[in-house]
Amino acid sequence: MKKSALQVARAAYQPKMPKALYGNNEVEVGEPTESVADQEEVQKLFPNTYGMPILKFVESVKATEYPAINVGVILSGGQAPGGHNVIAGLYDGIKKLNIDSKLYGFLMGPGGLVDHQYMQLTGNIIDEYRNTGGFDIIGSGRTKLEKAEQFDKGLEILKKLDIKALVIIGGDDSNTNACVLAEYYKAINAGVQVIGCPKTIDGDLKNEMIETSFGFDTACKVYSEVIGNIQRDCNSARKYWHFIKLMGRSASHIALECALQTQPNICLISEEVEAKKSSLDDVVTEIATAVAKRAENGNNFGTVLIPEGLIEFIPAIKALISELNDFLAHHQDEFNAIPRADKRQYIIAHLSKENSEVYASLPEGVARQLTLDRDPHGNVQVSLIETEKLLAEMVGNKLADWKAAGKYSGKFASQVHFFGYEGRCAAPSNYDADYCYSLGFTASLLIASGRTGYMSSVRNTTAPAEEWIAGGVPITMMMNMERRHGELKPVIQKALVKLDGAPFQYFAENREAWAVNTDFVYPGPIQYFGPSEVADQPTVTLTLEQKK
Ligand code: FBP
Repeated sequence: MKKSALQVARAAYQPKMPKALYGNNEVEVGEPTESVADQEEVQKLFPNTYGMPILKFVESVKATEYPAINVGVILSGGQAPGGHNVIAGLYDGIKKLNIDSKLYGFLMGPGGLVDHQYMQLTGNIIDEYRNTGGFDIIGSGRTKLEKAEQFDKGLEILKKLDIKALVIIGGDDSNTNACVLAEYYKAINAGVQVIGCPKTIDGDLKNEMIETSFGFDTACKVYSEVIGNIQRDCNSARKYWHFIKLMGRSASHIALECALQTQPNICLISEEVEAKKSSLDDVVTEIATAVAKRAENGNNFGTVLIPEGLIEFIPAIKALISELNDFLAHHQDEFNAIPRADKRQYIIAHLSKENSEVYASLPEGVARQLTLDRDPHGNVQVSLIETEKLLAEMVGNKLADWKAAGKYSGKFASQVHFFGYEGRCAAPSNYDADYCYSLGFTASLLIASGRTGYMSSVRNTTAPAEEWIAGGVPITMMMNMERRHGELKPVIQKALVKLDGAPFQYFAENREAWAVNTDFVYPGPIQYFGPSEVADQPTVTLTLEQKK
């Protein structure tokens, strides 16, 4: 495979790790834990993996001998920069435990385990992928591992390959499933440990013990680079309003982080829209008002950042989606059989009065997108909904009405963008390269200490890497009960943007000035080499969250 000069230089980069991971180490065992909510229900469903303690790896003078072990690894869900480094860290970790250890990758996501599709990951293969973006080393997929038949089928191949531990690299849903699998294998005494790793560019798998999910850092830096470029373009031509939708299926962490990095004129935060119980018209009015204000100063240009999941957070639409989810979970086949032209009417006829009115009021395209196939976890595929177009059009219409009424005299022309897939496979920033490698290496230590149902955790990551803290968090600790596919299920609680948290507060204090003035910041591309203050910085979100 032909490589660029940067790829060659990057392949030689040695990721930094917490000090405790380099030499000999031992595990420090903390207090027993509880789930974040619904303790009784979660404990009942996870009798074997509930309440385990938090673990921390510390330096030790004692060298321990470990037997060779075969480990399996799965990449699950959407791509996130750094996945290859998790695998490299895991590989180096198990080889350090015992040089005869072997690593197997299951192909194209959790489906590879069930269908027995796998490959052995040798040193040569791993070396090809160190510090690279993407999940192409073994591929990824969204098959949901949730049924006993799948677990049993998976166990057949694990037994055949003598695999004693499985590492699942995924987001909140995939780690929920990892925990269910850990519990199942423990209950039947299968002799297979299951360890999770926190992945997702969305940044919504985080809590007290997991500071951030990997990939968030790199993806936000890539998006911020291009938002900055657009801002420079629009400040040069001074004729367009750019409506930029950013990935992040539910939470607005990506949009908020990009706003903190680039200081756009407007950034919508879905969690705030929900808290303020805003309607779609309120959101449109808010944007149009800012456009009109800038026009008063002759500034007929600007930028609007829109989180991908916005539509689901507008309370009336959220209620509609929730009823649609339940309804389609029970009537999917019937709905599929309805001719395309009649589908809208069919939905209107079957929903409650209130929701059917909201549904009927939506533009045709958006209404149709809300009924498209759910992902395997039962979620609406929000990346398919063109909110940026919807808002640009509605703001344009509102301004035209205001113009007709003599309330506005500016010019309005818009451009729309969606940044999502562009950032998910970028070469990991130093932060993600180091963080991911450390997560993988930590997973090998969790395996060596015989744990199951844990997520690999690396904390204190705003400090230099040698001060990072590596350990494990019981996955059950992050769980609560939620309604999925019309049923109450134990799931890892999604971390949404906290309106009283430091990142949002900083944004809220500054946004009025950013709206009226042109205070754009142009962050430029990710730097992989150079001084630490340029190349190793974490996200603004994490820096503000961790500020003491
Ligand atoms: P994960 O939660 O699996 O990491 O995926 C996140 C994400 O990138 C979202 O931001 C986006 O809505 C979704 O995946 C897109 O899914 P797909 O890759 O299946 O189109």
